[in-house]
Amino acid sequence: MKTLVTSALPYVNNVPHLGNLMCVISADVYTRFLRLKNQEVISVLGTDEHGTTTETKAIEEGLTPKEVCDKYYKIHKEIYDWFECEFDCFGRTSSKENAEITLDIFNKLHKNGYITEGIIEQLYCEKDKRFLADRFVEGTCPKCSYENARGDQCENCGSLLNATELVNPKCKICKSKPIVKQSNHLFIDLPKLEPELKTWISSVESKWSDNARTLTHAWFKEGLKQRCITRDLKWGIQVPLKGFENKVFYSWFDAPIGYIGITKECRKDWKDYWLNPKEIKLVQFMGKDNIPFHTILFPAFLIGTKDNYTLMREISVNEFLNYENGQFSKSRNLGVFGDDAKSTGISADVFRYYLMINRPEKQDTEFLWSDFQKKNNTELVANLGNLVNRTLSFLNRFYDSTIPDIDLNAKDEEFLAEVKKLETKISELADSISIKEALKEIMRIATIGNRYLQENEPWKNPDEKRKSTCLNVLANVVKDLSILIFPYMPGVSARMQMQLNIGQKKWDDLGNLSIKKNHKINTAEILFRKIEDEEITSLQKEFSGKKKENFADVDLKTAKIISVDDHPNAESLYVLKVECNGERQLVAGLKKYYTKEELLGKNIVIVANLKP
Ligand code: B3M
Ligand code: ZN
Repeated sequence: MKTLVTSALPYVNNVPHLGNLMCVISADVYTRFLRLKNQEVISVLGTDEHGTTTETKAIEEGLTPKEVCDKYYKIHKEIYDWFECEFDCFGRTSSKENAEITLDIFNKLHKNGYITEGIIEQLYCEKDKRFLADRFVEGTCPKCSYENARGDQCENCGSLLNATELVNPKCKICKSKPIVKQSNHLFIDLPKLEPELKTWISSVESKWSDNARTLTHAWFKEGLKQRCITRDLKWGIQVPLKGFENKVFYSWFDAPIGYIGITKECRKDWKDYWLNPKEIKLVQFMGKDNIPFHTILFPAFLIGTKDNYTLMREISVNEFLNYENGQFSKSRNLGVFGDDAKSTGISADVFRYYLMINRPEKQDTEFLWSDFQKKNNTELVANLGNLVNRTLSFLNRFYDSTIPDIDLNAKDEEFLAEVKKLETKISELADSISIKEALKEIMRIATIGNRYLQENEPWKNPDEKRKSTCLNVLANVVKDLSILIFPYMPGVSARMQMQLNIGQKKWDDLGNLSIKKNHKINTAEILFRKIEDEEITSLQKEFSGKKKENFADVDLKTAKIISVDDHPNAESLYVLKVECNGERQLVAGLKKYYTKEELLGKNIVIVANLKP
C-alpha cells in the first residue's frame, strides 16, 4: 500500500503566516515519518490560484491575476523551502493540467446527470459594476451574528453561507451596499449523490478526526443541497457550456481537483496514485474550515464521474493557531509571516518544533513569544541539547572521541527497555497522525536519558565499566533521538548524525545499539542556543502590530509661519509658531540658513504627526 499525502492548497494571494504553515508542516512531518519507515509515499502541495481573492489582490497591486499568481507562487515556494517542507509535487491550480482534469471531471458529472442549472440571486455592486462573489462581501452572520462574516463562510461559527444570506452586506471593494441581481449558474446535485457519499463515508470515517466526523454528520443532518459551482468572474477555468461563456468554475471546484492536477503537472505516473483506490491510501491535512470541501464536495465530484478515483481515507484537521491571543494580520503587521521568519535569527527547526509541540489538534492554541522562549530554553536547550552535547563532549574528552566498551547491568537493561517502549509508542502515535503526542514522547526519551546520565555520573564515576557503558549506551540513545527527531527537525537530525559520524539512519536502526566499540565520533557542537529575555522582548515588539514607520505614515501638512523667536537655550534653533488648523509651536534648526524676516509669513511643509 502506497500513501498519497496532501496538504490544503494555500491561497496564492497571501503570504502564509505560522498558522497557515501548521498544516503544511504537519503534512511534511507525517510524510517524513512514513519515509523513515521505508514506506512508499508521495506528498502534494501547491497554490490555490483562482477566484476572487486573486482578483482582489490584482486590483490592489495593479497587476493582472496571472502576474499576481506568478509573483506569489514564488514567494510561497521560497517559504516552504525555508521551513524545510519537501513536497514531491509542488504546483498550481492554474496549470493547464488542472484545467484538463477539471473539465474532464465536469463533463462526466454533466453527462452522468449530476449537474443542474438554476438562477441565483447574487449580490451586485452597482458602483464597481460587478457581481460580488463570496469574499467580495462582508456582513453579519445570520446564524451567530458575528459582524465580520465573509460571503462564503463565517469564521466565527464555521457555517457555510451564501452571500445573499448576510445581514447588512457590504461590498468589500468600496464598502457600499450591494443590490441583489439574478444570474444563471450550474450546481452539483449533492442530494442525488447522497446515497453513494454515505456508503463511502461509513467505510472510512472510523479513521477520521472527531472534528471532521462531527461536521460532516451535521451536514447530512441539515440535508445536502444543490451547491453552486460557477461564478461570474474572469479569472478561472472557463465553463465549457453554451450560455455560460462569461463564467468560470468556483475556485472550490477546481482547487481540490488541483491535488490531482498538481500531481499530473509533476509526475507521469499520476494515474497510479489518483485512479488506484485499492493500492493508495489518501491522507489529507487541512485546517478546520476546509472540512466539508474534503469530506463531501470533493468526494462528490469524484464519485459522480463514475471513474475509479482514489478517495480520501484519513483526514487530519487542525484547529487554529492564534497569535498572542488574537489573529494574525499581515496588514496590521501582527504575527510572524513566512517571509519574515528568516529575519528573526531563529532557525526553521526551532519554529517547526514549537509549531508541532503546540499543534492545535483538539482546540485552538496560541503562539506566545514568552512560551516560545520557555520551550526553546527548557525543552530544546536544557533537555535534548543538553543530553546530546554532554554525551558527545564526554566521549570527546574521556575517550578521545572513540566509543568505549559496553557491559550492561540490570539497570542499563531497564533503561533501554524503557526507551524501547517509548519508541514503540511513538511509532503507533505517528501512524495515527498524533503528531504532537509523538513529539512529547520523543522528548521524554531525552528526559530519561538525562536522568540516566545523572545517575551514572560518568564525569566522576571511579568505576570505569560504569562510565564507559553509560556513554556507549547514551551514544546509541542519541542516535535513536536523531532518527526520531528527523520528521520534526531535519536540520538538527542531520547535525546530530554528523556529530555521531554516522550516515542517515532509518526507523529500523532504532534500539539496535549499532554504534559499537571503537567507532570514532566527531567533535560535539552546540545544537540549540538559548533565547535571552532582551531578544524575546524585541521580537515581541517587532511583530506586535505596531507599524514600522515608513514614508506613507508621515503626515505632511502645509503651515504658515506666524512668529519666529530665538530658542532660549540653543544657539542654532528658532522657536516657530505656525498656523495649521490652529496654532502650533515648532522648534527648528534653521538659524544657520534663514533670517527671522525671511521666514516670517512663509508657507512651509511640516510633519504633523511627530510626538510633541
Ligand atoms: N485555499 C482554503 C484555505 O487555504 C483553500 C484550500 C484549498 S484546498 C483544496 O484555507
Ligand atoms: Zn462596490
